[in-house]
Amino acid sequence: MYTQSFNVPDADGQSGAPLRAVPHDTALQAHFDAAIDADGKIEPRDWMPDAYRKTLVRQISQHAHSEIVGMLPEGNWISRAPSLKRKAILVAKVQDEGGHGLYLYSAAETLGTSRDQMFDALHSGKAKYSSIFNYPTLTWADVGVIGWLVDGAAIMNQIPLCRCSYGPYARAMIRVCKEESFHQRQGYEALLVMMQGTAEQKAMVQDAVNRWWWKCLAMFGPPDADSPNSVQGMRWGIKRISNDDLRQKFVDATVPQAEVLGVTLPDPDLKWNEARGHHDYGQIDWDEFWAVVNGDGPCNKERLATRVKAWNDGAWVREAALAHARKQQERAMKEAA
Ligand code: FAQ
Repeated sequence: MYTQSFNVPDADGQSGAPLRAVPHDTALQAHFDAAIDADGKIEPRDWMPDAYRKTLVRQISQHAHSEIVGMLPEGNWISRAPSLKRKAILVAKVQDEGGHGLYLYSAAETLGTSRDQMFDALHSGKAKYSSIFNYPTLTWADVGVIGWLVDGAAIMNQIPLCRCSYGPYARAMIRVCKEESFHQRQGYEALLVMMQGTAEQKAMVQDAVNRWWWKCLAMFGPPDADSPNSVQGMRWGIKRISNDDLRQKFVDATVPQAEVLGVTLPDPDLKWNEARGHHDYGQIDWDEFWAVVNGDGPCNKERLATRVKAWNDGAWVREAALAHARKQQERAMKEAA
């Protein structure tokens, strides 16, 4: 659906890349600003400032990489799921994450960046992906907690992206959010079952919650005051709700869910603040966050190595698919001649 935009005329009237070569023009800029001010959508064929395009490619490609690398921590448990039912659910969830990555790469391609460029950036370690996927999944309870908390945080962040000013990203997010909602529920339900089990199973859930809670709060990105991209991202209608506001919404939504589940959240400062109408919470370890983002988390090297190996092992599939497409094209041309 997104690739249609590659067939529109570019600045020279040639069919090909989006309109990136158009020189800066105040009338075009004014048209773009008016669309943003009116809360309209920007589409691939529309003129857009270079900085808007770059910001979108940065965010959408990072998001795509997160979905693809995000398959790995849970993928580790597919062969060890405790029942056929749990295995079927987990396989479906991990496949969904792969699908999300593919929609997002397609959305980024409409901005004139090729999939090969994005893969190169990921495989060479240049590109970022979400900090959360650089932590290990030690027990089966981690799979439930990833569904409940990691997907829960992802939904909180992604629902506002359904209203992003860039059309292809906003539309991709609608389906992604529906699927993430199933992911969150399956995780929570798996934990509810474990919390009705043995003392050992309950302890396993509590231990997983203790290990993942703070990492999930950090997923929303640095505090607003330290977030270099936020002001412009909000001005352009790419981001609709700030990092801190989304984090607060996540805390407020999760506290009652933890009570129903029967687990405690590992924060002695977590308490309801009547005056603010929100929960107060403790300090996030931002030094740890930046270390992980900059490549020094417990699993960064392992995740990247697994990803690169999968890419290399799949080379023969890509080559075979290309050879098949070439043959089909040659046959079609012969028949047409
Ligand atoms: N990890 O100025 P800001 C998922 C970087 S999908 C790593 O605030 P921005 C589904 C940021 O890129 C999870 N880096 O940046 C799933 C920037 O660096 P740059 C991914 C982070 O863009 C579930 C710098 O810090 N979701 O979980 C992180 O305005 C289960 C300064 O930050 C998305 O990508 C981080 N956590 O706001 C899959 C959603 N946070 O690029 C499998 C789309 C910040 O300047 C299993 N992205 N950084 O070098 C966004 O909404 C935004 O990009 C934010 C960051 C909110 C992540």
